[in-house]
Amino acid sequence: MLPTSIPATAKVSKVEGIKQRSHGLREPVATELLQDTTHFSEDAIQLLKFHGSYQQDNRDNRVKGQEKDYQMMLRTRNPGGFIPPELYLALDQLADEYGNGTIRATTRQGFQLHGVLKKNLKTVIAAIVHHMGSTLGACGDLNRNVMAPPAPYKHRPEYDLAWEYANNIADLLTPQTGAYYEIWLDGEKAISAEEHPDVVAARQRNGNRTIFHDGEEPIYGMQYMPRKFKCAVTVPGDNSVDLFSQDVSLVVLTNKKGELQGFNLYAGGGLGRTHNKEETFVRAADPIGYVEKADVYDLVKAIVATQRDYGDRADRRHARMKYLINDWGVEKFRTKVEEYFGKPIQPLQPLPAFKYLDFLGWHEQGDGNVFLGISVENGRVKDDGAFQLKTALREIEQKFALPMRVTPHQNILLYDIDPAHQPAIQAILTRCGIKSETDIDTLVRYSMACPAMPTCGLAITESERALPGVLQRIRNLLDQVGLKDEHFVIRMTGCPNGCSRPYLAELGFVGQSFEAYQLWLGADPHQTRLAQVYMEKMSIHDLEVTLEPLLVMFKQQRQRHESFGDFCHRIGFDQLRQFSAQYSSRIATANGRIRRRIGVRDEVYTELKAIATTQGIPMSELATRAIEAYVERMKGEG
Ligand code: SRM
Ligand code: SF4
Repeated sequence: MLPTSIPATAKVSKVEGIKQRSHGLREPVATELLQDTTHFSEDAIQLLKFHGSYQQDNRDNRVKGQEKDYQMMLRTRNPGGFIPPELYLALDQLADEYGNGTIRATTRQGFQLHGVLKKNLKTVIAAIVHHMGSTLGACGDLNRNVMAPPAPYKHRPEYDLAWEYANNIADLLTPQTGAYYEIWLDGEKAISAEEHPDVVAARQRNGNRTIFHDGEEPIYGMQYMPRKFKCAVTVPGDNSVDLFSQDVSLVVLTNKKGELQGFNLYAGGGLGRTHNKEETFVRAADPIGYVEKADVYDLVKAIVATQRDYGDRADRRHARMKYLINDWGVEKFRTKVEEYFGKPIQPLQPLPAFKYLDFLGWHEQGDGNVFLGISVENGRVKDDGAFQLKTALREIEQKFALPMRVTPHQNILLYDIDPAHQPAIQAILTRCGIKSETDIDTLVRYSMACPAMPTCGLAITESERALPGVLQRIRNLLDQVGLKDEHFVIRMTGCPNGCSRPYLAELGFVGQSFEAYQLWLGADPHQTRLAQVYMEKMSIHDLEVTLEPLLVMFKQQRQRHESFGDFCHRIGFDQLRQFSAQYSSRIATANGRIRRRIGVRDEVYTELKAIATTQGIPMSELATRAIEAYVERMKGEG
């Protein structure tokens, strides 16, 4: 039998030791929670993640020599984005009473509260659990929130099945330790929905050493996973969950009568990377095969066991399952999973092309009721001047008690709405300044940014606070180059970890250094192909000068209905860079910047052209920057 912990002789990362010593995720969290301090120790911080909380500090308030402004972030675990009305109202109140007054919809369909003080953490977690919510397993080295398309189509059984299996897989992989209830609820077991009997049976069934018989965690073992683990369940043709970015994606397959037959399986996606470390990379999930419905839990357990037993526990930068699949190759991975599974995985079933769907606006849901998708810019539910989204949602939930789904694009969907209530709900939204999906700029509609500053400890640049201004500048530029009404998928992050999935955007900004971003281009509008890095470092001040030539070339050379991402992919970066290098800005001139001619020697011209081509910026801009730098240095010396 496999051991419940990895051998003491194995070289492991620090976090492995913390998990091993934690006594099932209990200590030192339980002890430190009782202490009258502003923050937790490093060991407790690592364990708190499993309980759904991160220790952060407000980086806007950092003062040299003073203690940081410590605060906790809390993240909900709600498969398929489901939030019952009583939970939403509780979160709304908790955000005001204990948080920073906002609620944030995440890219994995959860909600986050920011700004909770350590002394209030227990009260807030207990309140979430008492209102039908949970934060257990929202973060940490285990299965994260399981995603599913948020659409509540009652006449399309595959959508309902995606919800059901997202829920069941989440239950199957929920940590079994009693630590959560002991610490946050003084041992009181929460009233939660009954687990499906198939899930309970699968957790106990030891198909080929997939489970441990001693210890509290049959599937994970007491070391849990080597790293975070992410799953999604979707339906054919619906890529609202960004399925190629997940460790495991299942696609529901039904027969003509809408009865479940089985699932197509994809595995090995992941987006986290580190700048200047080539050994870390983004990876799209590979197709693995097909599994009958009766075997799906055993297959999920087999994949978890493979990553659990063979994933890298020494180097956390190499610990995600994508590296295991990459190092082994898909064939070896499939064979190893089959050993735990006990039978061959069948070939993939044919599927239609995947499309990105956002479900915004009012729609029939197929049973006489309607649903409403509301665009939430970068997921931030707040009241801000005339824009009163937080007030609007609270009022709607208080009056109509509607079930809610957080979408994978940081939006909110309300459903099971009696059509008779539609006018009243629309009136609340209009009164509170909430624009409909057709009134917001399409660039905003199809964009996402991660939180970054001031809460994220890993942020290098701004993201959520910067993106609105950046989108406005891109909109102005599009108008100026004659691409009015054009839109494409834009995503921004404050560091290379990829939380808003920028590597699957047609235009991705990835925080690089102060006020500078890597530029990623060439993904398709439906997120089925990864982008590539086009520019290592672009000062945000050079946004227009960098994008203008690309957009002009796109306008001149695009094919009919070709999107910006597809165009960049077809043309190739060499051509984009060459065009950019030779391009002379029309916008800058039109905006009143006078351009003067200066002659340079032939060899300087050749070198300048080569550098401009590599960097993908106009030669005139490069020459200006070089001269500016020289003049500055001269001034300094003089
Ligand atoms: Fe993330 C770490 C926010 C989705 C990859 N992520 C973080 C932390 C907790 C920073 C930290 O470790 O201290 C961020 C908290 C910021 C804050 O102030 O709230 C953070 N991640 C988020 C959210 C809130 C972004 C958002 O705009 O919504 C998303 C929460 C989802 C949820 O409800 O569970 C979020 N993070 C993602 C995604 C997208 C996804 O899962 O679909 C990714 C890329 C996909 C992937 O995992 O490969 C992602 N986050 C990371 C990574 C890099 C992981 C890696 O494999 O290297 C980190 C850093 C780490 O784990 O070491 C990270
Ligand atoms: Fe923080 Fe980086 Fe994730 Fe943005 S991408 S939330 S900066 S970890």
